[in-house]
Parts: sequence; structure tokens; C-alpha cells
Amino acid sequence: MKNYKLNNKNLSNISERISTPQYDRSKLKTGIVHVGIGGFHRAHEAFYTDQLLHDQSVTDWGICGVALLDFDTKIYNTLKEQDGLYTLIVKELDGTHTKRVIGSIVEYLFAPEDPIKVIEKMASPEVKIITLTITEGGYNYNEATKKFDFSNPLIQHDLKHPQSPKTIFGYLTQALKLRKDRGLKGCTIQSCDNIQGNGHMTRKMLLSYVESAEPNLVQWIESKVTFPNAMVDRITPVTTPSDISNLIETSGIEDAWPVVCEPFIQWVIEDDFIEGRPAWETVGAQLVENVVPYEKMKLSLLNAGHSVLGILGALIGYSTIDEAVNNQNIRVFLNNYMDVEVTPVLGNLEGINLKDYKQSLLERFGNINIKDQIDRICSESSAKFPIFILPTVNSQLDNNGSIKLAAFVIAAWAIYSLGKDENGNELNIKDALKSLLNEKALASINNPKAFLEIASVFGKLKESPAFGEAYTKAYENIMNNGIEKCVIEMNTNLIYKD
Ligand code: CS2
Repeated sequence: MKNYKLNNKNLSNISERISTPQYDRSKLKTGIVHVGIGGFHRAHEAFYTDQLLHDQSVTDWGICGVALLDFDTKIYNTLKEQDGLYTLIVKELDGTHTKRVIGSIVEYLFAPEDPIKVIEKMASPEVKIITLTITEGGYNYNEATKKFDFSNPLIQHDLKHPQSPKTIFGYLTQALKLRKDRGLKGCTIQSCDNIQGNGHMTRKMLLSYVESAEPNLVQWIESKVTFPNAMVDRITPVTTPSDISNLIETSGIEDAWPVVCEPFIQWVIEDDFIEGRPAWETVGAQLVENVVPYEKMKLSLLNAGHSVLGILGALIGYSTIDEAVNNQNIRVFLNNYMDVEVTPVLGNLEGINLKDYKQSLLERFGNINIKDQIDRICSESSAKFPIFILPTVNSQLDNNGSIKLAAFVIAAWAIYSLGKDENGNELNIKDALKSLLNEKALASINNPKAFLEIASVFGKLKESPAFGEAYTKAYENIMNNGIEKCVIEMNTNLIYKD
């Protein structure tokens, strides 16, 4: 079999082997600018949009992918070399791979190379929507102050150098200013990150920045820009070298950066697009009036479930999520966490069968073909815990509900932050707060609650006597007996409901 490099020129040869875009990419206008062209965007929004573009009458919704950080050079160069094309490999439950070439990203820009080009593109009249996957930590929100963090040196840089920004806030502000100054229309800014009320958060953080940087722009944004909330979902592990070589071996396609993902996909979006939107509902997205309950459910069950499996699994020495959830003791622990501590805080979820949802999560986590990396899940835990786990703990504390299992996971995270698993192997910790976490983890050896002093993560949690007690008990128990023994003990104290 002859190998083909993935690019426009080879597309018709490649289409004899796997599905390729059956629409004329050269006719597409760019209606969407997306910031953060990592795996998740390419498995999710770009996939939905690719499907939509197969309706030949849709020509307004090509995507321009923006790589914002220096760190993103590789993905930018890859997309440039491959004419924006990449392979999406869905790893099915039965072990087969469904592959297709995605064509919805028709332009790509590297912000550090030419910031003005990015600002101009965001301000272009044909762009109606700016979507974001900038990670949970990217919103510059400080949990301790509940405000925008102006002490971030990058924000200070953007305030001083508006024409060469480094953060999303600097870019959006300049682009919206251009729109206003040129008498153009507003647009929709849509977050695709895992944050409760991600649209509200984006609006609040952007307006905080704009109040300082361009106070005269505030009112214009308030009337001309909308920020729909959305729940996004598709497990997308990091692409491995063997995914790349496997694609060559099985299909003869040389793709420097294919994306691998699970079959499940979901996107629930509030229908609040001031300048119109693609008919994503025709390809499976759900457009609703109020997405809050869906977000809460997903963040506090799926994402939190991931963090539970990640931290406990890492300490035991596992490297993938399926290994952790397929350990029956850990699985029962997670099930108890979802039933006993999360379910009571979810309130009324009209139209959703929570029991089925939780069951489906265990199946998705357990998919042995996905091999979702525990390193990926545990990375940036300091940005994830405040969104995925702590709201549950705080609600449970307010209602005098159980917090034992969450306290156990947080104690395990303190021990994880020491940097070694229970077999003495080095953990690969990636976190913006890595050194602070480690410093507090070391202090915790003599005073377990020291870890809770990180106010930007835990807020006022350390002041709760009930939490402090459960946490300290769990910490000491794990230190003395190891994760698995403690998990078994906790499971026997709770009845596992199937
Ligand atoms: C994961 C998410 O980052 C994480 O910790 O929980 O990336 C998760 O895989 C996605 O949100 C799935 O939709």
C-alpha cells in the first residue's frame, strides 16, 4: 500500500481508503474563529461542523483555528502543512477504529507570530462566532477573591501592550474595539470549556478586563455580544506515537497529528447567538434555553469522576483511566461518590435519567480501547478541583450531607502532590501551581490541613470543622494503610447500589 501525506493534493486518493470531506472547502467563508485547536476542539466542534458542511448549501461556517500560545507551534505547523486537514479516529467499544478526515478548519493562525492578523480575523465582518477552548485555568478567575486576577503578569502585559497581547482577554478586547470603531456588528463568544456557567464566566471575566483596558467598550459589549452557556462532552485522550503509526500501517495515511476519541459525543448549547449560528442541531447538538443543569451534571459526575479515578489511580500506580475504573474497589468507591455525595446536590434534572447517565459514565471510563491517560486527567488539577469537586463539597456541607468521600479524594491529592506513587515511582505532575502544591504537600506531612491553605484553590474550605476532620482522618489513614485498603474500608461502610 502506498502511503499518502494528508493534504489537499492527496485527498482524492485518501478518500478511497477512509471518509473525507465531500464538500468544496475552497468555497467556505470563515464564520467561526476558534481559539485553542487542541484535540478536544478537533474531536468536538470541528467534527460537528464538518458533518454540517456536508450539506452543500452551508457555506458560511468554515473555522479559522487560532493557536494562542508559543507552546502551540507544533499544532499550527501541522495544520499548515496539512491544509487544515486531520484524521479523527473514533475508538469504538468493540475495538474497531472509525476514521474520517475532517475538513472544517479552513484557516489557521499562530497568534505569537502575527497578533494583528488574529485581531483582524476576529473583527472580520464574516466572523459571527468566536469559540474558545482555553482550559479551565485560562479564564483567569481567582477562587479566593472570586474575581478576575489582575496580578497575572500576562494580563499586566496585555494592559500595557494592547497591540501585541498574550491572553485571550487582550485579543478579544482589541477585536471587539475594532468592530465597534468600524461600526460593525457584534458577535457571539462561546466557551467550550468545562466550567459551570462557562458563558457567564467568559462574560464576567472579559468585562472585568475591559473595564480596565477599554472602559468605553463595556456598554457596546453588553448590547452587542452574547455569551451562551454550553455543556461539551467527548473524551479525547492525548494522541500517542502508536496512534500515528497505526494510521500509517492500517490506512497508509501520514498524519502528523490525528485526533483519537471515544464514540460518545454531546453538546448542549443555550440558543443565544446574536448574529446567527450554524444549524448544529441538525447534526446532533441540543439547543436549549437553560443549560445549567446539564453542565452541573456533567462537571460533577463525569469530570469529577475522572479526577477521582485519576488521583486514586495514580497513587496506586495505574497509568490509564480504564485500569482505575476496572479495579472493582475503586469502581465501587466512585459509584458511592456519585450516588451519595453528588446526586443529592444535582436537584431536578428534567428529562434525564440519572441512573442511566451514571451507568454510562462507568462504561465510558472503562472502555479499554481509549486508554485515556491518568497524566492527562491529573494535569492542572488545581484548576479542575475548584470546578469539578469543590462545589459539590460546599453544597453538601451547607446541607449537612456526606463529604467523606470527597475529603478522601482531596487527602489523596495532597499525598499525590508529594510527587511519588505508592510504589515509590515518580509522578509526572503538570500543574500551574506545581511548586506551591508540593510545598503544601510537604508541610502536610506534619500538619495535614496545610494543603487546604491554598486559598486560590480551596477558598474557605479549611475553615469547615466537619471537612477538616474527615480530611485529616482520610489523610492519616491513607498514609498509614495505602489507598486501596482505605478504599475497601470506606466501601464496606456504604452500601453499593447497582
Ligand atoms: C477531563 C476532561 O480534563 C479532564 O480532566 O475530565 O478532559 C474530559 O475528558 C472531557 O471533559 C470529556 O468531555
